[in-house]
Amino acid sequence: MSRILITSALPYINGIKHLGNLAGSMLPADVYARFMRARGHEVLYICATDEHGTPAELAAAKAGQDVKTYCDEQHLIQKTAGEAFGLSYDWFGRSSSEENRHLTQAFCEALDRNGLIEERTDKMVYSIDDGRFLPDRYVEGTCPHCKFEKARGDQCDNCGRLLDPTDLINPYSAVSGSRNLEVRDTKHLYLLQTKVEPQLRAWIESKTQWPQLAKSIAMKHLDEGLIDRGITRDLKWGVPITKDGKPRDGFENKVFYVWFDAPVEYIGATQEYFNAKGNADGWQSWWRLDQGAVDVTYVQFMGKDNVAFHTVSFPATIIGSNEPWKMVDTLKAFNWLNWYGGKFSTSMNRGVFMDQALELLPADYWRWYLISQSPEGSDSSFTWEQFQSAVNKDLADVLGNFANRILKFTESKFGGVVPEGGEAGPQEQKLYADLSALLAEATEAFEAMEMRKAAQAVRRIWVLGNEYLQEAAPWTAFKTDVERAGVIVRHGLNLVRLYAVLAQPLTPFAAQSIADCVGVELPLDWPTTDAQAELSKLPGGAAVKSGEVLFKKIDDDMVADWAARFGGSDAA
Ligand code: B3M
Ligand code: ZN
Repeated sequence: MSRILITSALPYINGIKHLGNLAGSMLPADVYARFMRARGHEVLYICATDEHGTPAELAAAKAGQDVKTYCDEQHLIQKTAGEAFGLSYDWFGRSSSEENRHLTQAFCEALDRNGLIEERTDKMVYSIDDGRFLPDRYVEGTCPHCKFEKARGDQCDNCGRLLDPTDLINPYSAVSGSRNLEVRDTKHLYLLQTKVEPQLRAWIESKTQWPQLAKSIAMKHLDEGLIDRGITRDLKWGVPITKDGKPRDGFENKVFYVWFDAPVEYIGATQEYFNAKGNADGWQSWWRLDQGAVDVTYVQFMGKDNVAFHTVSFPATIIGSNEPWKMVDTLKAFNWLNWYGGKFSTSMNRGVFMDQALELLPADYWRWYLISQSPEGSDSSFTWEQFQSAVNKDLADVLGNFANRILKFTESKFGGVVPEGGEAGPQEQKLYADLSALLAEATEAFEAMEMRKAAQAVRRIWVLGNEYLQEAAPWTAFKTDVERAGVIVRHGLNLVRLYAVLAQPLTPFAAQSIADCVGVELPLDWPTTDAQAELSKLPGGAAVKSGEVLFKKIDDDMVADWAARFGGSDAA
């Protein structure tokens, strides 16, 4: 048994997330966490809302609320939506927590002691009409690299490059739209990333096992050349800057840059969790190498736009602190899940958000579709037609129908009891062999965090069961050889049990309903590759029952209705 620490990128507090956000970090992290738990590992799955910086301030202003009230409300909304989606966080924290404030300040002070912090006078965009500096997302304009016209001051959404607000061509204020801007001097703290570049490079180069997307983005950013980064901002909301535990002279009206404190919240949230449990030191064995974290395996999940911050800026902070912190072992990154080839957009009525999705259908339907279409090798697109097909064909026809058919048959011919007696024949031997191979394939794919492959392998296991049942045809055998029919039914029911076990990471709610049908309790351990053993776990004599229809089909009228409400093919 190992100890596995899992984090998914912390969703910004600025409103409930759409399905693309879910598919690219939180959902695969949850699937992996659930899989690892079923494998018997000790898992700690941590997430939180990312509550500082310009996204929070801008969204609060738009909602007409003060930032704190806004964050309190939105945190609860996101937490509730995550739970409703079955996201099995051990803790869903808040980057505005006291724990994170202390840690963030301590990191900066450590960096400062190690000569890696420098005060620099910066030229920043100042809006005369707004009467304030415009850091990061407060300013938008044209990207100097790719000429995208709506690039934000901190990053270009089109080419992914990290930007400085003063880099933008034709900048304007995101608050007022004013172009009446000037560049003014202001003092900021810089993290001298260039000084730790050799260690950073050596660390990234040692990560030969990282999934390809993460590794290539990390190398690209290193090769483009590191620059020292400003880690403070002229904002009110955020973590205050300290020196020796007191407000830092000249920085009283500034806070840390959101990307400086957000990744620290992975640690902060772990502290929140253990503090809530009354075990104030518990977090250390997960994060401090001198306190037992050497045997932790740490996996991060995130969308590709977040990779640079997790492979350059945050590691630079950790390495520069010269303290024994646990660093990420495997970083799993995702491309975009688009909406019909374009972006999700609330303002343009394109795309479904987490809360809306659950008003349409249960979480499992979305989970299955989003995982089976994971944007791993390249960007992928949500379409209503594909969603309909994934639900109707995979969940309803292949999985749901199999379970329903064999359970109903058991009820009508075997009194709702797993039949006893009889020996496995050649058809069962073939089933064992095929199933063993597929179980190995599925397990390997989950281990490797290859979500699409994992879902495909599980689907092929469902198909295998259908093929077996079709060929072995217990309904025909029953007419001439009840014992033979009993053998087949027993194997069929054991397949249902196995499907419940395999469903735990992917469709956890359905896993429970399936398990209920065959009278077993979850959680259950992940199966071994010994198919024969796996298919004899449900003993003869056990009671089973067909439940309600597991998955309802989506008909064309529903698709037409949803496409009209949320945008669809013609809105592309
Ligand atoms: N909040 C960006 C995002 O939601 C950012 C991630 C922080 S991870 C420490 O995509
Ligand atoms: Zn660009």
